[in-house]
Amino acid sequence: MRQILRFCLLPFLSLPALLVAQNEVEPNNGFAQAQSISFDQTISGAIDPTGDEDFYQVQVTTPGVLEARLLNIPSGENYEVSIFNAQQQEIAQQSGNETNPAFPNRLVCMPGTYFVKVNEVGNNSSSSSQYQLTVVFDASDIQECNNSFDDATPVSFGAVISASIFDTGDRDYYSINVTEPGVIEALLADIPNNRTYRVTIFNSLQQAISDDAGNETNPAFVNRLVCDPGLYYVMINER
Ligand SMILES: [Ca+2]
Ligand SMILES: [Ca+2]
Ligand SMILES: [Ca+2]
Ligand SMILES: [Ca+2]
Repeated sequence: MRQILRFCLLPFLSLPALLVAQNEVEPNNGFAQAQSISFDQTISGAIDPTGDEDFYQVQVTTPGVLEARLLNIPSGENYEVSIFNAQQQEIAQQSGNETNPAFPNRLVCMPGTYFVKVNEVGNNSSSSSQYQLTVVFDASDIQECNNSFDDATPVSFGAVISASIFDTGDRDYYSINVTEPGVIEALLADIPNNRTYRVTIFNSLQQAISDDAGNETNPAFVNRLVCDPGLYYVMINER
């Protein structure tokens, strides 16, 4: 019996922000003063005076990947942008400058209020020039909270699964029930430009039994004869 699974990858970038830019509202200097903003809404703000910190909050209603994009960092300044969960614990941080925007991102599986903070690295410099912050949310991979064997998403043979490798370091696990001996095949197509993704099949002991890597022009394809019924796994990650 020939049993095949197909994976198609989704582009993970969301649409550019089309909303009119909005200004920060000071004081926004802590979690309690965090300014409510919407996804895809570009906010202009300034780290001024020295020591200023700008807090924003967003509402997450479904699992997905939260990304904060900090652009237009003033010349000569290093700013950092941090993401916090509803318990106000930092879950991602990245710093950037005029030529390297900061783009921290993080998979979030729990709905709730999340926070984004912008500050100057070291809190010892300031500029009246405005940065631009856009918080985006990508929920296109509806199975996203599948980052371990225990959280593997059950799938069926013949299914076509659309997913993305995002946030940074994302791994997607799927489980499939094998009821009789046969060949498991998995095809990974539509890999984004300039990326190499790997697909790996694991047996019920979670031991890798076959893998292949692919890219935009060469889909990854694995096939493996399995004789023992049981729960098998397929994992996709960036190599
Ligand atoms: Ca400010
Ligand atoms: Ca502030
Ligand atoms: Ca994913
Ligand atoms: Ca995942």
